[in-house]
Amino acid sequence: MTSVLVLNGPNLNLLGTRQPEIYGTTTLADVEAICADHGAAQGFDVTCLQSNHEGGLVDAIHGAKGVHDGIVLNAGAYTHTSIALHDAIVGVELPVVELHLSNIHARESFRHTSFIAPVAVGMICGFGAPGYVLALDALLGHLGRAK
Ligand code: CA2
Repeated sequence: MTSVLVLNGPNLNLLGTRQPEIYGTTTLADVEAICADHGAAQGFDVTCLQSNHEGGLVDAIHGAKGVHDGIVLNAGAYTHTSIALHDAIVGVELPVVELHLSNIHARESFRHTSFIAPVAVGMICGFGAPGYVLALDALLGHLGRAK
């Protein structure tokens, strides 16, 4: 069975608790349940992880090699700073769909740069929590395993 890692980065554990005008009211637990339910409905396995630490995210990407077929990654603020995450994605040679709840290009200029984008299959941003389902479907399509 196709297996996907949904990996969330720093501060995303606070989802639904603050800044609802930007990130919505859906909690991280809700997002993870939505992803698991979508996988169950579409016949693929979903594993969800979250870390507030850059090294924890690097370890999760490394750990996905040989276990998962691809990654949906919301790297949070590390999107805009982390060469380590960029290099980890290159290192594991797994397809990554970059995901952001907000439209990072409509926000502060420091959010317009992504170190993930050049090594991702593509990016979904600006659609809130439903974007995770769009990203999962995009990844399954890329893997040639969409129903
Ligand atoms: O839009 C996204 O998904 C982001 O990846 C979210 C990051 C931000 O740094 C990126 O530029 C865009 C921040 C996540 C913080 O989430 C919070 C949620 C509720 C309360 C506080 C933070």
